[in-house]
Amino acid sequence: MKIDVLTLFPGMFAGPLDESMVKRARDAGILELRIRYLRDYAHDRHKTVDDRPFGGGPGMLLKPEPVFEAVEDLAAADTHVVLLTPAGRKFDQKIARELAGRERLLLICGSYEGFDERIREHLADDELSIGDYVLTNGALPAMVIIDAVTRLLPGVLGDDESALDESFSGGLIEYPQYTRPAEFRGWKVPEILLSGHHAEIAKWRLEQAWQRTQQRRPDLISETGAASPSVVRAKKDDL
Ligand code: 4FV
Repeated sequence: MKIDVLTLFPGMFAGPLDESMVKRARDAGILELRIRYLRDYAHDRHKTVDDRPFGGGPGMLLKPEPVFEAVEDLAAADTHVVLLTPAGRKFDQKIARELAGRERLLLICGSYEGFDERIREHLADDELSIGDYVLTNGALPAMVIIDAVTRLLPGVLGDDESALDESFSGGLIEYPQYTRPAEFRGWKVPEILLSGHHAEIAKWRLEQAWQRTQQRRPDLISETGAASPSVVRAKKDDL
């Protein structure tokens, strides 16, 4: 996968994307990531990329010309152009899987008070928000999306790491997990997990994930219509 990022703060990307899985994916050529400086597409003496909003109002907006020139320089026919903005659809694991299925992404980071509307209307294929809060610029949202998408690319997660059995994969949040020691400060690991009964363990885990999701994220159940353990079991029995 190729990902281009258009930003006013290329220095912010040094570090988070040079470690761990994203670094491995880049070194293995699974991910080609290029950070582009928006000012390189502004040609006046001050390399101006922002201006005041028509009709007045606080702050500055990103001008259309440098962004259009950048996208027309960087984007190919199969490039999915994504605007990072609080006004976008809320990024989640389903969207991460969707993006991981694409060949090329161009992530346009917001700055100042936002974008000239013509950028949204005529350039963006998609608008994504990482959450209902206002950040100083779109660099962190870009890094969050790159991280979530990269780990879903074939060959990135080792076979001992699975994207299938984790939070949000079945629409539920993750069941409780334990590792050695089996007893820590008197706190024991649930017997079922030491039993070796894999079918019983799977049933217990599904029940735990369901209960946790009901308690902490009931919205996920209504949203995804995730099946209750009894329904899942019934389905399994029908197989
Ligand atoms: C944001 C978000 C976000 C808004 C003003 C950058 C800032 C400035 N982007 N998810 N939340 N962007 O807060 O994606 O332009």
